[in-house]
Amino acid sequence: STEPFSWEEYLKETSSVSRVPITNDFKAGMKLEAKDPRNSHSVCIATVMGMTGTRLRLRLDGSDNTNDFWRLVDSSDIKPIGTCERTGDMLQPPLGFRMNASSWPMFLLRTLSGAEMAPASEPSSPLRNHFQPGMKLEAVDRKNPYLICPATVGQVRGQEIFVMFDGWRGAFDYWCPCDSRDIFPVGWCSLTQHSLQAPGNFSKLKVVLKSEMLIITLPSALLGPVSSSCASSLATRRSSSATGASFSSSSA
Ligand code: MLZ
Repeated sequence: STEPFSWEEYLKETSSVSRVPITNDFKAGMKLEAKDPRNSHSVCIATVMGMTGTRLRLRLDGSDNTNDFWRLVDSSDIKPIGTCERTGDMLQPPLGFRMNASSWPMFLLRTLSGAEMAPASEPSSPLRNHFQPGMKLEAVDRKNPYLICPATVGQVRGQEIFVMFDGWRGAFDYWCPCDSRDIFPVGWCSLTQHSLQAPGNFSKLKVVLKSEMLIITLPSALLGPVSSSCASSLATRRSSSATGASFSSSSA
């Protein structure tokens, strides 16, 4: 009998970690520099009006309240205050500035004085590869693209990662860019109600001692000739094996 797959237990058993999600260090009221969505050449002052998850609701200072827009905290459209000045640019009034254009410099000064500045967030451009070998993820099986499966980052090289499918001995592994849309953080399937496959056959034999009875839980696919003999040999070694022991199988 196959148990439903649980990331929580699996990560514990294999002492693994998953990719750390981006955090949101912004607070309502903070100021930052943002590209004017209606005028892509100008950079304006924006205020964080609210947020949900890692998305910010932004309003350009000096504009009305009907043109709020949403950006991810790591969007390349937003920068900390001071970025413009450092690169020799000037902050612009937003499209539809409520006041006379001549009052902009004074407006800017007053807007920024004493304002709480938003933190710099992780740059999304140029791209940074945050993956490290050993991290767990959920990845599309490119040979069976309807499947998403538990996988591990095997190697990291520049902007690329090597995706290794847990329990499949390399048959489905591939290199992909770290921003590939075929890879997802742990928990993504559950979050988006996509089905998630269990790891392949060979990752683990779970051996559980319950009072005097030895119960061996095997993924059903493993119950071939090799594994059943392996299972029985484990069972016969029962008396000498330690409580709670787990065995890695090397059967093919
Ligand atoms: N039934 C197929 C699917 C394998 C899916 C593996 N995904 C990493 C097979 O056993 O080949």
